[in-house]
Amino acid sequence: MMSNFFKSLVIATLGICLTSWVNAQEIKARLGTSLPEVHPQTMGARKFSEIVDKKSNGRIKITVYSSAQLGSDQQMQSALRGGTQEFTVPSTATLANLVKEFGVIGLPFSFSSERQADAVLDGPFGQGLMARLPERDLVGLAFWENGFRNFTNSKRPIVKADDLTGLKVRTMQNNLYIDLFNGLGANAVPMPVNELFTALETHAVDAQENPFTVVHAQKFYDVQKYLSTTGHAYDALALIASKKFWDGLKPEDRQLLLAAAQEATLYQRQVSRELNSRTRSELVKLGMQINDVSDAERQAMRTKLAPVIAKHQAAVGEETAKAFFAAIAAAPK
Ligand code: EAX
Repeated sequence: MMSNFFKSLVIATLGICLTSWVNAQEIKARLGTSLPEVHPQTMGARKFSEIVDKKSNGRIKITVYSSAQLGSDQQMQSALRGGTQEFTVPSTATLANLVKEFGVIGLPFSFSSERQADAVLDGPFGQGLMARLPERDLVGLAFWENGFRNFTNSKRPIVKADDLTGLKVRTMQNNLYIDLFNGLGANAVPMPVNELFTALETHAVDAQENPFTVVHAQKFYDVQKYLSTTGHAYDALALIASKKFWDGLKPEDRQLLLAAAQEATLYQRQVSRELNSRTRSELVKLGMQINDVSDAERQAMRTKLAPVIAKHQAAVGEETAKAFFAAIAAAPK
């Protein structure tokens, strides 16, 4: 018969083994992006995965799948909600289909600089948006940058608002963007970004709008001649997790992931800004004709869009819109 001492020793040893087994339990997760490896969306995702790997001593493995290999922004959001994928980092414009308040970020001509966007999104206003995600089975980790969006097309330089008339433009799958371009006299055709190159190549659409980095990474310069710096909206990405996955994590692992997300954010924004200026000159070398749209013309576009802006302020909720503009006014320019 085992002595009592021996029994407790066995039990204690088993306990220690079990605890360290649980501690050492590997976590495997997938992070999907919609853009290619060379775009800051995927570069940020890779950095996040690397930091998590290092912080967890290789225990938490996040595999990154770029270029919509796991589906479009919208499809990946559904997969996160269902718990069949763990992370993604969509444009907040597509996230707005689940949580309408995110749509406020895309209200045209709202932000004047990236620095201002950082202050609004990292501050109480942005955190308030993130706090709405769990109701939709998602958890927000950080805002990343897509950047100011510019208009490209295969027909003519856009110098003034009227130049958009009649152009078929691909937009994101978001009602604000659809109304925005219809409001400027173009014909909006919503579709996921991974279908866009072919749509431009086959002239199913004449135009699209995205930051320089996306135009470069997706090789739109091969199928679009003119880029006009409309800068009509600032677009943020949101690094989000599946709530089903998140709820199953230990608090220490959630902390680790949140800290890694913060660290990756600094890198992602920096690389996005660097590439945004570098890709502009690259695009010229690659044959695009770039024209700067004057502030007066951008103001004219804004005036033309007044009814669209009013409609979408109401759609996201007047309270949210008011808080958004107050946060912008309080942020550095
Ligand atoms: O998620 O769909 C778009 O145009 C976005 O800029 C891009 O895919 C980032």
